[in-house]
Order: sequence, then structure tokens, then C-alpha cells
Amino acid sequence: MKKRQFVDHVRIYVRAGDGGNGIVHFRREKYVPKGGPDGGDGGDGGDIVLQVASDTDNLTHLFFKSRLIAKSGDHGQGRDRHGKSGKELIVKVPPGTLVYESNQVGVSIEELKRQGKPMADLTKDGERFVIARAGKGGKGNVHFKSATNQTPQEHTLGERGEEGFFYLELRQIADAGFVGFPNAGKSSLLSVLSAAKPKVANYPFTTLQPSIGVVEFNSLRRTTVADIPGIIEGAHENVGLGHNFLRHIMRCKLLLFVVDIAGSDMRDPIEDIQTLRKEIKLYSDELASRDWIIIANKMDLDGDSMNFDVLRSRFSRIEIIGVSALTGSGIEKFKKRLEELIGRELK
Ligand SMILES: Nc1nc2c(ncn2[C@@H]2O[C@H](COP(=O)(O)OP(=O)(O)OP(=O)(O)O)[C@@H](O)[C@H]2O)c(=O)[nH]1
Ligand SMILES: [Mg+2]
Repeated sequence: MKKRQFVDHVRIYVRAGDGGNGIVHFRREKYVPKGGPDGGDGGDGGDIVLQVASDTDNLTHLFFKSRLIAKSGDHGQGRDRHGKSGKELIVKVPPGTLVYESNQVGVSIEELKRQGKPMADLTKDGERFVIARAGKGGKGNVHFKSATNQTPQEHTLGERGEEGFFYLELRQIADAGFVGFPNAGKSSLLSVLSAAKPKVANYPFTTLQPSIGVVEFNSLRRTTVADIPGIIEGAHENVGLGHNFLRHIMRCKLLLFVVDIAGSDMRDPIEDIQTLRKEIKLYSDELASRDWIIIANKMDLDGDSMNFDVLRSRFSRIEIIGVSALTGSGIEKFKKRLEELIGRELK
């Protein structure tokens, strides 16, 4: 299976279409030596429009085609005919696309983001944003006829379409994401960490849709954590719910691997971690290279402490936090580590 390339930021150049010119023209018919003015208007140019499409989740298409130029309007013609308008150019973007103007040369993206808010934050499916407005068509001399001027030479040119550089960035959906087998307790953990109330139940694949919780710290800082469906061996071959939903945590800075430390459902926590790591890597090397820690859940059940020690010796270089979503033990420590690792001032 092909691994995904995931472009989440891109700088583009856009140029909307120019308006066509209005023209100077006079009626020419047999036996009418001096016809009146009939120069038509130019057509409007085409706008460049960003449009949210929920079936896209990245900006890769713009990485490969970063110059977007819309069609100009045609010039007017005799017999008061209008020039054809340029068609608008629709550029699909995924939900969560932020748009920044980026015309200054040599300004880093970080600087750009410090300088100001994005000019657009596109979220809803179908939402449109005109990123470059087209020029209007000019007027033909037919408009300039008057009682005193039967042969007007006046006409106006089409306006130029807007152009410029923009920086598009996909917003991070959450700072951290849970990864785990079904029933490991991911949704339970989200509900004790945050005000989110995802469905929790004692059967696999309870979670079908990702959800996000905001974790608030006493310091007024916060972080966001995404809960996604469970992953099982072979997810990359579409076993279980597959692994396509991993795109929702693609931009997380930290991955939280949740295991059922008591090994209920006849599971072995070490094997679980190995399988999960393998499936993540098969999905994307980039995702596999993210920082990760292990959350050993269900520390309230029998067998937990023995398994915990075995897990710790097997993954000696990885941070492991023992918790129980049921009793709340270890949750404060877990929160404290989240604050240290990814807490931030949220706007
Ligand atoms: N004893 C015990 N049970 C827990 C704990 N955390 C979760 N559970 C139970 O484990 C079961 C699964 O919990 P969920 O939170 O739905 O698990 P999940 O990982 O979100 O599962 P999927 O959405 O199916 O992937 C539920 O019956 C929970 O009540 C815990 O710390 N201790
Ligand atoms: Mg769940």
C-alpha cells in the first residue's frame, strides 16, 4: 500500500483574470455611411476562489501546482457584443485551512503568523473565499454617445485582476492524539481529562468518529487531545475500521499510546504496543517519527503491576505513565506531563 505524503502548508501565487477592454467601434452597414457607436463591453475576468471540500485532507495538490492563474475576460466586440467572461478558478482546500497574505519577501512564516491573524479560517464544507478578485470588464463606446457627441472615441480598459502570494496552512486539529487497541480506554481517558463526553462501552469500535477534548490546566494553559477509533493488527489492510482515520492525528505533536495494562480481552500489552507502532509506521513514516509516550490504563485491575514492570523493562527509553480512567489514579500526573509537554496559551 502506498504511504501518504502529507503536505500541510504551502505558499501559492494567485492571479485573478483581467477584465477585457471595452472597445471603440461604429456600426457599419450598407447604405449607412456613418453608423452610430456600437463598441461592446469587455467581459469580467475570473476570480480565484478557495472552496472547502471535506473529501480533501491535505494541500499536496497545491504543492505540485502553486501558481494559479484564472482566465481573463475577452474584449468587447462590434454590434454591442460583450466579451466573454473568464471562468472563476475554484481551488479545493480541506477544512481547517488558514490563509495568510505573504507578499513580503524574506519574512519567515513564524514572523508572518506573529504579525497578524489569518485573513481566512476555512472550516465548513462548501465554504468559499475569494482569494483574488478579478478585474471588471471595460465599457465600450456605445455608452459614451450623447446629443453632442455622436462619434465617441471614449471607452474604458478592463481592470487588472488581483494578484499576490499567500501562505496556506492546515490548522492542527489537536496537540496530542490517542492511539490504541479497541477497548483500551481511550474515550474513557478523554472524558476524565476534559469536558468532552465521548461514548464509552465495553465492546470494540465504540468510537467511530474522532472527537477532540480540551484539557485545561490550573495555570490557565490548555491543550487539545483527539480520541480516534481503535486500531488492530492489519489495520493498514483495512482490518477493523482500517487506518484511514489516522489522518486526524497526522498533525498532532505527541502521540499517546494507550494500552490495557491488565491485558483483558486476552491481550498482551507489549504486543499491543509493537503492533500499534507497526501499523502507525505502515500508515506514515512521518506519523511514526512523532514523539510518543505510553499510557498504561486500567491500573486498577489484577495483573496490572506485574505487566507494568515488564512493559517498563521492554520499553526502557519510552516514558510510561500508569493510570486508571476508572478510579482516577495517575490522572493528575498524566495531566501534569501533558502540560509540560504540550501545554500552551490557547487563543
Ligand atoms: N477497570 C477499568 N475499566 C476501564 C478503564 N478505562 C476504561 N475502562 C472500560 O473499558 C471499556 C472500553 O472503554 P472505552 O473508553 O470505550 O475504550 P476505547 O479505547 O475508547 O474503545 P474503542 O472506542 O472501541 O476503540 C469500557 O467498558 C470502560 O468502562 C479503567 O481504567 N479501568
Ligand atoms: Mg472509544
